[in-house]
Amino acid sequence: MDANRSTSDGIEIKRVNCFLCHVRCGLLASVKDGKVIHLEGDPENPHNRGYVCPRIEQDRWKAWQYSPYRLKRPLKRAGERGSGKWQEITWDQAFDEMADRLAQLRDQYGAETVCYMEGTYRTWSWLHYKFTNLFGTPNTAGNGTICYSSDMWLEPCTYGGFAGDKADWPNANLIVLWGRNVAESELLLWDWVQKNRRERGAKVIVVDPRFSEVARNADLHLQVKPATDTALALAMMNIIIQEELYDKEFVENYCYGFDRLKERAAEWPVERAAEVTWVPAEKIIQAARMYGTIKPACMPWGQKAGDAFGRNAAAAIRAKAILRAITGNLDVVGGDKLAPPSKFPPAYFEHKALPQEQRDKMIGNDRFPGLTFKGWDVISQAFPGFYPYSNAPLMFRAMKTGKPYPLKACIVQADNPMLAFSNTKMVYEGLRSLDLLIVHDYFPTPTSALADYALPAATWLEKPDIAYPTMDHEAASFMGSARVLNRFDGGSDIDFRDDYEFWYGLGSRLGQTDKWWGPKAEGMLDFQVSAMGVTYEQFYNNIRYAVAPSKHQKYKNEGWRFLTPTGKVELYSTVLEQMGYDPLPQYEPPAISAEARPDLAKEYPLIMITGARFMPQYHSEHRQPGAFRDLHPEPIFDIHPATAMELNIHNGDWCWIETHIGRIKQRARTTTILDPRVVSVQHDWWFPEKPEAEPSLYGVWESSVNVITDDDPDTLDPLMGSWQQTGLLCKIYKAEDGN
Ligand SMILES: Nc1nc2c(c(=O)[nH]1)N[C@H]1C(S)=C(S)[C@@H](COP(=O)(O)OP(=O)(O)OC[C@H]3O[C@@H](n4cnc5c(=O)[nH]c(N)nc54)[C@H](O)[C@@H]3O)O[C@H]1N2
Ligand SMILES: Nc1nc2c(c(=O)[nH]1)N[C@H]1C(S)=C(S)[C@@H](COP(=O)(O)OP(=O)(O)OC[C@H]3O[C@@H](n4cnc5c(=O)[nH]c(N)nc54)[C@H](O)[C@@H]3O)O[C@H]1N2
Ligand code: SF4
Ligand SMILES: [Mo]
Repeated sequence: MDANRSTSDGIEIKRVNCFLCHVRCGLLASVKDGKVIHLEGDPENPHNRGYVCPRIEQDRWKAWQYSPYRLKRPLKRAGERGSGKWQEITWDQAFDEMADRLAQLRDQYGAETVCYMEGTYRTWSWLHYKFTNLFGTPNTAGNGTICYSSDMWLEPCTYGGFAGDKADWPNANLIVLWGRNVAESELLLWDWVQKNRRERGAKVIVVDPRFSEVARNADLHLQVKPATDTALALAMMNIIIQEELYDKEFVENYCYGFDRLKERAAEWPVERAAEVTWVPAEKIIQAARMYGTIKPACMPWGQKAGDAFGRNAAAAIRAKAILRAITGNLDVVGGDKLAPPSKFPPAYFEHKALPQEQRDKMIGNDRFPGLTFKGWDVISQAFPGFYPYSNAPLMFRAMKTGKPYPLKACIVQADNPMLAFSNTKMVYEGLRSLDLLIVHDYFPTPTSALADYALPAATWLEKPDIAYPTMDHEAASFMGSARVLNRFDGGSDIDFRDDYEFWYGLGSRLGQTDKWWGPKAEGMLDFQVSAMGVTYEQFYNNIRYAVAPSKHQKYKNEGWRFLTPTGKVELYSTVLEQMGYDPLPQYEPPAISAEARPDLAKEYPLIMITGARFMPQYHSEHRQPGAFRDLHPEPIFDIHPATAMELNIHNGDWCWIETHIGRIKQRARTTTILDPRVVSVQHDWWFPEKPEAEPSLYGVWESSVNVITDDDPDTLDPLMGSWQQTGLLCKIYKAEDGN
């Protein structure tokens, strides 16, 4: 049976998976004359069952897919770097030249001089490892460092698997949204929460310094002081232990180090935590009692519940993992399921192809071992899907200074470092020092403006795919997604290459041909489903969705061992102990805070959150004029009316937001959703309608919050190397001319 349908008026219906966010809703695409004319939710898709969010509603996606701003042909720099002067070339010329240059640099400086950078999960994010490992460089960095990857390391370290993105939202009786605002960040999940509340009466606790949309719909909102959550978690742990609300059977049989955990938690009486976190003691007690007694409860991962805390990131993530375990919510129906080891065959990553001597050169290995190959060696037994990362702040410094060795080339795919990473000036100086910068993206960006080659990529409508939704409440599910638009067939006049073709184009010119799956992405997709005994085509047509239903309480099986050194859930981590880190979570004020830097706080008295998500923009995407930008045209920061009044700022005023690093301008929105001492500043603003050439770089210096965030290595989490994005310090004043 063919999965595609045709209607009488010559419209073909194909199935495709949206990739405007990680949720990956199943859609039905109406295709006429090679062009997609409409998208809607696929009611048969078991994941979203017809749901779509406002990005797809009213066909708003069209303004993005068919945007006149897209990169159309491969571009080669034709003037000074950043001058906005380009020459159109063919893909063959681009591949030939880039491969030659990469080979030359490898000969001159060693393979480690070439690095790679990725953003969040937007594509076949694992593919580049095959290229970099075979090429011989250990240096790949990514935003995963402050998004998810630390959790993917610390959770396996605690219980041998990753549960944070396998929360069982539909079956939980209590959902704890900690630093997570799915009403703006992952809308299908918000739909699940609301449905659960309506139909099953689930309770919701929200931990957020803002009275966010999810907080407004919660049973309990803890309005925490930014980046103090570890103290909150320790106090909740203490109450749960003191009041004996923990799961005694689970702790006794399956956990290691409870007594030492108990001692550590006892350092956090509720009054102490109340003072540090600003959350009233009664509310902390109420939250602990709810989480200790309402079963089952899930506590999904949240980017602002650890990853964004800088120095205190690892401790926060560990504390939440421990809470899941001692309350008996780990791997139960309605709780946080323990993900099984990754299904990808090792051939995918080729990690073994990289000689030890090269791995040892990975930037960050010595100083922030967690996410590097050093940490990968520790954790990959338990969690083979883990991604090793070099440390990005150290990489930008290496580009600039040549220390510890020269980094001369960087390949950027599905990432916009000039917006995404902290301290844009450092990123800029790093990228500007390179001999070769290659950027593969849908659109020109402030990063591609600095490139030697800016190359057009295929969107998810322009490539075939097997979609793996994150935050999937089943153990693992994936679905086939059609290529709906082809280059030059009437639907598109863009000479794009998809991300697979990109790597194949480079790899095949550098002696890697037989390691890839032929020139087309379909070859790779065939390989991915080969274990099921089908081709990709057969999978798409006949199987469509593969859902591996979860198995629960696997630890009850005969002979089960949690994949940790003790075989138990390590409340007290023997891994961290061996690596010379605190085996138990402890709260320490973030490196940039009034407590750690009273000198800074005098000048910069307000506490700053950055990057709280808002619709419909996705990080630095969707700033191009069109339907998405129309919904949210300008950069906005939130400030309490009382604070605004004191500063003589009115709703809508353009203001300077200044830190010890620099200043940017955004428009004020006065609102009581946050504490008068806190402001919330949107991230990733740039202006594609402004000039590309330096010094503008599409207005990147004007309003992007990472122009004023810090990435000083001394402020990072000492194990994970992640940088601080919330709880920062700033001051605010009205822009002289009010606009
Ligand atoms: N201050 C502050 N900074 C933050 C955050 C914060 O909260 N505060 N959040 C951080 C987090 S969690 C993350 S994950 C990062 C995100 O950082 P990035 O992922 O770098 O985000 P974007 O800036 O959207 O860059 C993605 C680029 O990839 C392109 N792209 C999208 N899909 C594809 C594709 O399939 N193929 C190719 N070749 N290109 C594609 C887009 O057009 C876009 O230019 O930002 C981080 N930065
Ligand atoms: N619209 C949109 N959706 C997105 C993205 C996007 O850029 N735009 N990015 C995607 C990506 S890569 C990611 S990682 C996810 C992240 O999605 P979420 O985890 O939902 O991330 P945020 O919206 O950054 O933060 C969630 C909430 O944490 C609060 N918060 C800020 N500081 C703190 C703190 O110190 N402690 C606590 N407890 N809460 C705090 C914020 O006020 C916010 O309401 O979103 C994804 N979805
Ligand atoms: S929730 Fe995400 S995957 Fe679903 S329709 Fe919206 S953007 Fe697409
Ligand atoms: Mo992220």
